[in-house]
Amino acid sequence: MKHFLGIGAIDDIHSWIREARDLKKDPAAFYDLGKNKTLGLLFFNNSLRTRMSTQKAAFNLGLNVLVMNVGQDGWSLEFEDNVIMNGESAEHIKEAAGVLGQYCDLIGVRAFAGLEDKEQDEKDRILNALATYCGVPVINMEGTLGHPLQALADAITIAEHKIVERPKVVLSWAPHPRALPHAVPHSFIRMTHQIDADLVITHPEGYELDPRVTQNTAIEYDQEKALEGADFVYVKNWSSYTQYGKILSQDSNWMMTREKLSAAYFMHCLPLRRNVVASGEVLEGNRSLVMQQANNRTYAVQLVLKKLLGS
Ligand code: SN0
Repeated sequence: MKHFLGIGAIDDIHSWIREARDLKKDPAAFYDLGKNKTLGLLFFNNSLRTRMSTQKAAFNLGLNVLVMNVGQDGWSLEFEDNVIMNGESAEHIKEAAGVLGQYCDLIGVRAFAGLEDKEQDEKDRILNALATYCGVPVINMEGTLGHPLQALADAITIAEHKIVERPKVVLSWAPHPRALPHAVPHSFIRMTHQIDADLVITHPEGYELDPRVTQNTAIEYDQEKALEGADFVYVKNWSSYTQYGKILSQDSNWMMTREKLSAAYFMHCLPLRRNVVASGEVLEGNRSLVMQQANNRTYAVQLVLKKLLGS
């Protein structure tokens, strides 16, 4: 594996889950692997879990870590080729990436979708330009197309809690006051296609995700029907994909409640707007796996770092 840019980098999800669970049992087992190596973390957007879990995983591997809020503190970057840079952008991504590669042995980057221009977003240009020009392995810490570290942590969490070989997993859209990206649901779907699970997606009409990702996954517009017999319910808001980045519904009937959840496990990547996306009761209830998911973020990224260091 050269980079970890998406779920496609996972060659065998079952062995990855096993290896991550082994790391969880003995997090310092490979403490010498990162000795005298440096991981750079670049944030173009906010973060709590990704930033802390990735640093923690890096420390478990003996890595040094450099963190920069590039969106806030860096020079504004140019991405186009053959431009006359007499406008706002001070530095071309080619130099910025090349320079970062001089200081870092691995680079993680977070750069959310802008949700205005689909064609532009689908290029995932910050992530891909870095991977092309920095000369060292790059890790996707949520790009415009995916959030594979979250999905890997979710796969570990499902494996730890499933009691049937092939659980029913429901991805349920929830209302939200802001337009959110598709990265989390898209990676979750891609990941779920690789584990032993029956996936059903439920959302109001108009919230259909990228058909290249959903493929032949069942879509049920009736949330109650979709939730019948669910073992895991993954709740997430996303903005419309077809009417790109638009909020088409704020219908609070789609919020996850204890009644709807029934006996299923509740999952969410966090941060979560209480009593909008899910009730406080659900979030804090004994079927909630949000803390386990957050904890598994460490071992998901630690496995990715370990694999990149070893290759
Ligand atoms: C991001 C998203 O992709 O949905 C990151 C999730 C890991 N979530 C948000 O930006 C939430 C922002 C908010 O205002 O609630």
